[in-house]
This record gives sequence, C-alpha cells and structure tokens, in this order.
Amino acid sequence: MKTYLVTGGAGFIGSNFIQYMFEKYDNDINIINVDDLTYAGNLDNLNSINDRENYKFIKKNICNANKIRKIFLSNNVDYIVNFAAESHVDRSIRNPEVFIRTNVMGTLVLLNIAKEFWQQDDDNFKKGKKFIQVSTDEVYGSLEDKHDYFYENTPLDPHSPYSASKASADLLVKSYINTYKFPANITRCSNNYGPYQFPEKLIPLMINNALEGKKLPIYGDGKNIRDWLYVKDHVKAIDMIINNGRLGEVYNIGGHNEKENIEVAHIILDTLLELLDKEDNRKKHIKKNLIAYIKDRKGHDRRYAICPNKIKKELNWYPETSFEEGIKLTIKWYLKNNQWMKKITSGDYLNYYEEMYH
Ligand code: NAD
Ligand code: TDX
Repeated sequence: MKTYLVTGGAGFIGSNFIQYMFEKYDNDINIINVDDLTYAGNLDNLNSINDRENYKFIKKNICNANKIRKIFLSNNVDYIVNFAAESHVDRSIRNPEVFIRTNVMGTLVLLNIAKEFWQQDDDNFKKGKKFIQVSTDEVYGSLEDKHDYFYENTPLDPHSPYSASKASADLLVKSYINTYKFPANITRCSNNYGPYQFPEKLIPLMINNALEGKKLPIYGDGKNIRDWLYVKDHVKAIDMIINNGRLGEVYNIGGHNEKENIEVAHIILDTLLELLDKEDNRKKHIKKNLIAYIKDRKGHDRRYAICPNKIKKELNWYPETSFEEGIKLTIKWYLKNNQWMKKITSGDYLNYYEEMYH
C-alpha cells in the first residue's frame, strides 16, 4: 500500500487532490497531509475525509527539517506531492520574504529529507519513490504573441516575486534530478479554478463580490489572458504523472481555455443571473455596472497559455471540463457553500481586502 506525503493539502488544489485520491483509491492508499495552516489553509476543506483511518493530518511547516524527518522516520513515504506554497501574486508583491522561505527553502528541506531516506547508494534511489513538485506556468513569464504557447522547454523568465520563488524551486528540483538522479517530476499548470479556492483569487473574488453587491475590481484594461483549468482535471493529471510520468520530466498541464479577465467577469455575472432563483434577494445586486476598472497590478503578466501536447501524447490526459461547464459547477458549489465563504471572509480576509482594494 503506497503512502503519499501531501504538503499544503488544506489549501485549494491540495484538498481537491486528497478528495480525488480517496474517491479513486479508497482504502488502498495512505495519505499524510502536512500543512502549516497559513491564512490559505482550511481544514473545513477536508471535512469529508477527516475520520478516515488511512488519512493523517499533521500541522507543521515544511521548512522545519526536524519535524519532516520525524514523519519519514515513522512512515514509509513513497511519494511526496508538494503543493505547500505561498500562492498569491499580489501578496508576493507586498511581502516577498515568506515566498522565498516557504517556496524555495521549504522545497529544499523536502528534497533533502527525501534524498536522505530514499537514496540507496551514490547512484541509486529505492524503486517506486517519487517527488512531485507542483509548479506553475508563471515560471515561463508572459506571452506577447497571441499564437505563442508555453512548452516544457520554454526558458524560465519569471516576473513576480511569486513566480521567481516557484522558478527557483523548480531549478532546485532539476538540479537534484541532474546531480543525484533524484526521482522527481515537475508539473506546470495554468490557472486553476473550482471548489474551495480562497477568495483572494480572481474567480471566487468575483463570485463573492457579485453576491454581496460589491464592485468587481478589474486590473488595468481587463485584457490580460489566463488559461483556465478546472481543478479536478488538474488533480487527475497529477495522479497520472505520479503513476506513469517518466522520471526527471517536466509536464505542462493546461486547459486551452484562454479568456480575457473582463470576459471572465461577464461570464460570472451572466451565470449567476442564470443560476440564482427568481426570489433570491442577491439577484437584484447583480448588474454589469458592478465591474470596476482599477489600477493595474505591478508587472502584470499579459498572457499565459499552455501547450499540453506532451502530457496528452505520453499519458493520454486531456482536460475534460470546458470553461463554460466548469464555471457553472464552480458557481453552483459557491452558492451551496455560502457558509464556507462567510467563515473565511469574516476573519483576517477583511483586513487584506481593505488594504488591497481601498
Ligand atoms: P493555496 O494558497 O490555496 O494553498 C497553499 C497551502 O499550503 C495552504 O493550505 C497553506 O496553509 C499551505 N502552506 C503554506 N505555507 C506552508 C508551509 N511553510 N508549510 C506547510 N504548509 C504551508 O494554494 P493553491 O492554489 O492550492 O496552490 C497549490 C500549489 O499549486 C502551489 O504550489 C501553487 O504554486 C501551485 N499552483 C497553483 C495554481 C492556481 O491557479 N491556484 C496554478 C499553478 C500552480
Ligand atoms: O482583483 C483582481 N482583479 C484582477 O483583474 C484579481 C485578484 C486578479 N485580477 C487579474 C490578475 C490576473 O490577470 O486576474 C488574473 C488572475 O489573477 P489571480 O487569480 O490572482 O491569478 P494569477 O495572478 O494569474 O496567478 C494564479 O495562477 C497561477 C495563481 O494565483 C498562482 O498560484 C498560479 O501559479
């Protein structure tokens, strides 16, 4: 029975991954979730699996080598799936230090402990072990030409402190692959959306603001393009890469769902109007004039677009959810889980929101 050490499993993508894995493998796997529960970590995301005997939550910082070593001493870890990160670009512009600590130093700690426990001799690692570094398309920088795409061999050209920290972590993983033949894959996916996403990110922020009758803040001219990937398609790809990805390879994961931010805002408003009951009071807030253009993000990348041909060809993965379908599923989830959103947006989030948008 394989044991997965998932880091950052109480966050958006990590919690979707853990849920997907238990739905698929049920009692045939063990998962240990190591998460330090920063502002973005939320154990409510895992309510449905908390009581499982083959699941363990450990509240620890991935930078703490002694604690991570203890986990390896008492468990036979087969896979590390490293989601733990500071993940919001706007926060990285205000406070880069913690991004370097968690995203770079934290990854180094995990690499070193995995190497300590998995290496057999100078040139060999135990069979069946693998480290998955969950990275991002942002490490490639920004595309200006609308016919251009990010490929796995596109040179790294990060622009924000966040993407610089993710690119640094990727280079560390790559150096371990090259130097020690360390068993790892790096995954680089495009913008995720779906259930349990923290409302600092564009899509849940727009949904929540529209429901509360607040402005929908659009940076700059609203024409920046992101390539939206439904989170369930992403976590499925990660499972496939763990099982069948060739050791040492990088895999891009993208949805071919490119949209301008302004288009996303309109789709959200239209979908809310379609999904809300006639009698729902919130419906009367939802008007196109909620859209408000505000000052642009510093260094705002213009366009991201992934070419996912390698993972399609090698692993037969393809995104199953179109944006039109995914956004409906997402909005339905947020409507049904209003309490989840209320709990998050009533705490520290209010201070963040005030500082960011007023
Ligand atoms: P998130 O911010 O929702 O969750 C991050 C999780 O990591 C939280 O639970 C947090 O508590 C935990 N964490 C943070 N610092 C930690 C530390 N030092 N030790 C232990 N736990 C810590 O992020 P997400 O959107 O779920 O992203 C997950 C991963 O995917 C990140 O590595 C991110 O860079 C990458 N990624 C995200 C997207 C996206 O669109 N969300 C796209 C591409 C790549
Ligand atoms: O209020 C807003 N207004 C706005 O116009 C916010 C929060 C965002 N935006 C724009 C900025 C981007 O062009 O929307 C786009 C998406 O923004 P974010 O949701 O902050 O995502 P992005 O900066 O593209 O980064 C995301 O995708 C790659 C994730 O946050 C990263 O973790 C991931 O690596």
